[in-house]
Amino acid sequence: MNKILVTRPFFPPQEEYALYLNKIWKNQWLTNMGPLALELEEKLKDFIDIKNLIFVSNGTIALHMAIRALGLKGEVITTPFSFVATTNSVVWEGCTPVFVDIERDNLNIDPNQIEAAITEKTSAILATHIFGNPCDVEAIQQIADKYNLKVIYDGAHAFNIKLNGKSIFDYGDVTTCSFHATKFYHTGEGGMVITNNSELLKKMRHIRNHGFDETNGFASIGTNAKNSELHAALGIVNLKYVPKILAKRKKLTEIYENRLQDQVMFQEWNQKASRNYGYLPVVFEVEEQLLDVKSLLEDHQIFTRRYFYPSLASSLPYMTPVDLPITKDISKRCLCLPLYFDLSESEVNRICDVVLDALNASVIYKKYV
Ligand code: T4K
Repeated sequence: MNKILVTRPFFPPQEEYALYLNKIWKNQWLTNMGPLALELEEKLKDFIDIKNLIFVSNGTIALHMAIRALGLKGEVITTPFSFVATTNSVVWEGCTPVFVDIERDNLNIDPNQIEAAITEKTSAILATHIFGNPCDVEAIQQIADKYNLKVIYDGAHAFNIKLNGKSIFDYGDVTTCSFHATKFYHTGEGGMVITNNSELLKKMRHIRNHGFDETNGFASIGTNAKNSELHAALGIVNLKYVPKILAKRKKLTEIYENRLQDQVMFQEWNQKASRNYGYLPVVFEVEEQLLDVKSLLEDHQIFTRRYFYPSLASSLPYMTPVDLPITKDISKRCLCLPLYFDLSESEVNRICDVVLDALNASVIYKKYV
């Protein structure tokens, strides 16, 4: 039996990538924002319909750059239901993450909880569009304006999402994205930062290249966040396949949703937004069901992931634990089922069969124990 993993990277036809390898060999240029990296930036701007973005080496460094460029200090209000990189970037940049709870249905940070967590030390809100589902950006911006706070969106999962007809990356002071191999759109390793503020953009360009400024030399502190020609080439090739990837993921998601809708809860999607079908999170009624389903799937060589368990608010040894009931509860009950381009419809049907079998068995178990 073939092993089914929670995800597999998209691999474009090798010969298409090979054409770009030939170019790289011919150019004798590998990194430091070479021609293919610049070409990818232009292509991404066109594709996303956004004015300014910077291609970087991963989605984590993108968060660091945003925090640095905005000069954040003190406390940053953030979500505990995200990948650890969201919190780590705040801590690494010398700020204190302040977790507030999420909303039960859409799984994003709850704007109503943000205001109560603001102190005189708060400098920003860092919210994740979790699994690509846009946060309530209007409510978050209203709070930010009222208290003069910066807004960063961790858009690691949100490539190709539109909200109110424009790119989700158009909101907040800075948005970051990840182009990691496991993402809907990838460059192997990679990411980007997006901002409409030209001063910030300039600062982040300098940060990306050791603080180097074309006129003043090494005028500020920077890091190495550049990406290579090999990654850029993969990004250029993969970009053409986005519509195909989207259509396939949509089809597979529809099968999951049709077959499992009466048994599990799906994330409530922002009604004004498009979807990219990047992940397939389902929320079970109780954690025991999740454990039963996960275990039976593993017996069938099908591997899922508990993104994002345990809650960041209570599990990081370098943070003081906070009790946030909704995140604690949801993180125990949320499981990501396999979803990727090469997965077939029959495999998804097989996965659904096993999930339903496990749930049926789980009910019997509860009745008799
Ligand atoms: N913010 C958010 C909200 C994020 O989710 C992430 C990353 C970031 C920020 C930071 O962005 P990056 O710095 O990573 O660009 C994965 C990814 O490594 C990580 O990028 C992602 N979020 C996170 C949610 O998931 P793991 O530890 O689950 O990855 P791993 O290696 O276990 O892979 C997952 C599955 O994919 C496995 O079943 C194996 C399969 N796989 C993986 C790779 C890398 C393959 O089949 N081939 C491959 O090449 O973290």
